Amino acid sequence: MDASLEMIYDEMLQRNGEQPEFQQAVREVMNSLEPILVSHPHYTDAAILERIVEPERQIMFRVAWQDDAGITRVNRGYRVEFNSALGPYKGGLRFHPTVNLSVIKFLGFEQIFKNALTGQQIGGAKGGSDFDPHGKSDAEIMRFCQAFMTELYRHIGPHTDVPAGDIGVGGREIGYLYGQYKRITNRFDAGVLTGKGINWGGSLARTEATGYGTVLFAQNMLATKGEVLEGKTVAISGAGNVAIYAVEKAQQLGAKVVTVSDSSGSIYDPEGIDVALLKDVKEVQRARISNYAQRRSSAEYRDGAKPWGVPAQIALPCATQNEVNAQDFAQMVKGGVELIAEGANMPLTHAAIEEAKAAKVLYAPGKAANAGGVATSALEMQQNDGQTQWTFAKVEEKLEQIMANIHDTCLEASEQAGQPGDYQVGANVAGFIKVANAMIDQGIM
Ligand code: NDP
Ligand code: 2IT
Repeated sequence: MDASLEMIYDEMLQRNGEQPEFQQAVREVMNSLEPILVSHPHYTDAAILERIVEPERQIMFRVAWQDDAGITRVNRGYRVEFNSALGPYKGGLRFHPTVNLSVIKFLGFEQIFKNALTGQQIGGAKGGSDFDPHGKSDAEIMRFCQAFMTELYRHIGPHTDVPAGDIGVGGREIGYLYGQYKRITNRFDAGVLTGKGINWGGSLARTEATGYGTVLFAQNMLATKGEVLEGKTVAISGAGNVAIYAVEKAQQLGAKVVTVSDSSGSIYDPEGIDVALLKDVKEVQRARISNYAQRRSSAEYRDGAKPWGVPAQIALPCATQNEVNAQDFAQMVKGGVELIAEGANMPLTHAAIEEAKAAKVLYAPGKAANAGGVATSALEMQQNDGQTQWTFAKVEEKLEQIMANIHDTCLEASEQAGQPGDYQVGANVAGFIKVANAMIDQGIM
């Protein structure tokens, strides 16, 4: 980065000490922007970078709730409303014990550019709590969600801020959160949350959208090399919402997916993941992934091991940030990796990304490859606005178009930035320009 960018970065570091994930996400974007800032000095004149790294609003709150034993528990809730230049704040809620301000800010920052890439009118935000849903009863999940919304409701609204799911927050949690919002406000504001149940305002295909979109993005990348997914072997990490539907779409398109994982270990199933069994284990039983191997003879459970290293041309990390470091990437290379598309947010470390680029492995960052989830959330908002529900096929067709557009936008921007074919640079540049132009139009704030 040049000297003026370094100065802005240093100021950001000083203001946000002890926030390593946020610092990492900012660095990642800033590294891509130098050529654009040099050729477009009005962004620097308007102090866009200094403004864009500072959230418009950060909310932190106490969430007190009672567990099944009647003991009062206290967690911390967050909502960081990062940028509203393009539309109402939009982004998921994460419930996981590792959640802190740094994690929510990194996710909210990335969301600004991701949402811009979708071409829809949505700003960037993220929220969540350090609450751990693992091992909690349904009643405890409900009481926690109700307590969380009892504070959050005053900050959100269909035209203000529209939360959705992320790690630890799926359809069940969105239902409890929505019920409490409705009870407090006495309003059926369908557009206040996305990822709702399909019989009360949810969009068909929202559950599938992030995983499907990631695979569709990978297919677009392969097409630039004259290749297709059919016949390829795919390694996937995670076993949650994104991973499950990445498995499903990859297999629909003729690939064989041989791994999934959770934070305890990984599954190697050389005959191909049985997606119906995977859904039963994770969505119905809410069990650990080791349970899959107990129920399928072709599968092996590798305790404590990541899924990488098995023969696979395509790797889709779909679990969490920094799950793939340089050593993990070396394992992927051993397995013959040719393409990595991020289903998770920031799953590759900076070092892993650099190694992937040096090895000429096709690499797509999460803010492009996993944007199908939030894009379909915006389609859900559109359906809520029009009090209508589109068919699964219609939503999926729109998702396919959106992923193809994001892919092409990234490639065009990579050329504009003088680094053709670099999806990371392309995603950052295209997202930045869109938001920066809107910020300039709307004046200093
Ligand atoms: P889920 O909660 O449904 O699943 C998360 C999966 O990742 C679980 O298998 C979980 O295993 C695993 N995981 C979580 N934390 C860790 C960790 N520290 N180490 C290893 N494994 C871990 O979440 P999603 O599938 O929704 O989210 C996965 C990723 O995709 C996240 O990065 C999220 O931000 C991103 N994303 C999600 C979108 C969505 O629409 N849901 C949209 C775009 C991105 P375990 O049960 O052991 O914790
Ligand atoms: O990271 C993400 O894009 C999400 N968790 C989905 C956000 C949304 O509003 O659908």
